[in-house]
Amino acid sequence: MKILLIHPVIREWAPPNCFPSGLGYLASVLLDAGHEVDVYDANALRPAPDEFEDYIKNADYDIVGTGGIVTIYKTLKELIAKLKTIHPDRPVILGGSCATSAPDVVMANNPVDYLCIGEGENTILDLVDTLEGGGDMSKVDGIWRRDESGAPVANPPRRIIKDLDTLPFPRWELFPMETYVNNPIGAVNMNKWVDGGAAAGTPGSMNLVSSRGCPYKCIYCYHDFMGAGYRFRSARNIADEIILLKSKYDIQYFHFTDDCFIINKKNVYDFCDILLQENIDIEWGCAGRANLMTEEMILKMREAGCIYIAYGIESGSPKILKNIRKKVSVEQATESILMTKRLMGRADCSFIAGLPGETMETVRETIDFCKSIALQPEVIFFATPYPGTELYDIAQKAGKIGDKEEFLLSLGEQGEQIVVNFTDFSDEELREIKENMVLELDAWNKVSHKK
Ligand code: B12
Ligand code: SF4
Repeated sequence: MKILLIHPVIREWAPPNCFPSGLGYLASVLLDAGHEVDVYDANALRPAPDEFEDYIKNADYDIVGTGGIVTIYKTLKELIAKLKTIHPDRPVILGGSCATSAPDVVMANNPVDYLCIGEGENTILDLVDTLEGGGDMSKVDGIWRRDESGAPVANPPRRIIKDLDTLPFPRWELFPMETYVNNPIGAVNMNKWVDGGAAAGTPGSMNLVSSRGCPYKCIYCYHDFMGAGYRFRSARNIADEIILLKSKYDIQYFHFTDDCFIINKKNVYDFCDILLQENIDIEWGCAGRANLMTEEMILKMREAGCIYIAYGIESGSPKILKNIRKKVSVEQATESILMTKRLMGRADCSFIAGLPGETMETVRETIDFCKSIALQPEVIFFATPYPGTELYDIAQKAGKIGDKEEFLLSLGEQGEQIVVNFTDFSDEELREIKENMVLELDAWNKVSHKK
């Protein structure tokens, strides 16, 4: 079958810098199974609306797949409408965290045919094969579909892929790689919160992912998106991907977009050992976790080329950390940040203002915490209840979410707007509080992008 994969625009204000790994994997498994795949990377190409429409009109495909984060729901909604208007008979399948976290809303409000819930590699293969063979769609695990009357039906969930090493590498060559390599990501993107622009001489960079899932259960995070259970690729498999990417695209900086890179300590050490033993000369960065970091691990990572570790600290208040089930104490956060700053030069830390239980006292605790360790936060978000999180359930139970689709449409750019207020402050007060935190702590990101 001929499958068209569309990568929609995300973060319009910034140059495209994050390779869509998920679509890359889907392209790989489909091609390996003998299907034809075309990719239209609207995020990398940023086409004018009529250009995009012309492409769709002329595209030769049997089924089209697209997807993304729930914050781009509006973009996806418009795209689905366009696809179905131009080619009403060609099935549209939507995947990613938008489809997975709000399947009922997506199906009820859009003429989409199928949703892929969670990991997509095995599901899309099964779905395409079943469509091609005229088989029974109720037997395809991991999708939402429609019955004869058009009503949405959820099929049973698909089993997670236990051994991630069995997956092929993403099919990079189908994407405009020059765009992704030359627009910096992670440590080498100093403007990432402003306009994402690259400074002259910025080395080629690229993102990749070494694990899926997370064993923690922070209430503001959509941790079960890729299915419950943490899985990681072997150190050898990750290093092989890096070696290949480096030789193909001359990349010097690699950025792991894993939720947390250091969960399996042995794998981290094995990965560093391979880089060192094989003289793989790269720089790289990842997200850490303050309760898991040790001085020995930072030293090892640094020796192997790691130049950047990011931490989601969220708050300096023990009460808030408990409320959000962070499983990190203020003492652990202090220790890890100080260690990382001392050994790596900087620690990239993000915070969330307005979490449940936030008061003037907890805000002051966060400010004092940062000041006590001379920490300039990277960014301070507003607490935002993304669907699929416990925070969303809390907001819903408290009657703070009315019409579910309107809520998705109101989701602003990356926690820069208040969409639900969990505190006793007025919106105006909360905005001012965050603004003051940003100023008093000289947070790196001072910009608020429009919706
Ligand atoms: C990289 C990343 C980003 C990138 C964007 C990448 C992109 N091109 O879309 C950037 C940095 C821009 C980003 C920003 C944000 N992100 Co983000 N991000 C991630 C992260 C860490 C990794 C995604 C990834 O590459 N995964 C690896 C690949 C292999 O998986 P995948 O892309 O999901 O694809 C698989 C499946 O989803 C599925 N699939 C995907 N697409 C399709 C399409 C079809 C047709 C099919 C069949 C299947 C399918 O199959 C793929 C293969 O298995 C995830 C966390 C995570 N664990 O996934 C969060 C995550 C997606 N982000 C999240 C959030 C909240 C945000 C922000 C709001 C955070 C913030 N405060 O700034 C912003 C929003 C920005 C915006 N303007 O909209 C949430 C989404 C919650 C939700 N309900 O949707 C997640 C889940 C984090 C979390 N644990 O809560 N993010
Ligand atoms: S915030 Fe990080 S540690 Fe917490 S559940 Fe999400 S991915 Fe896991």
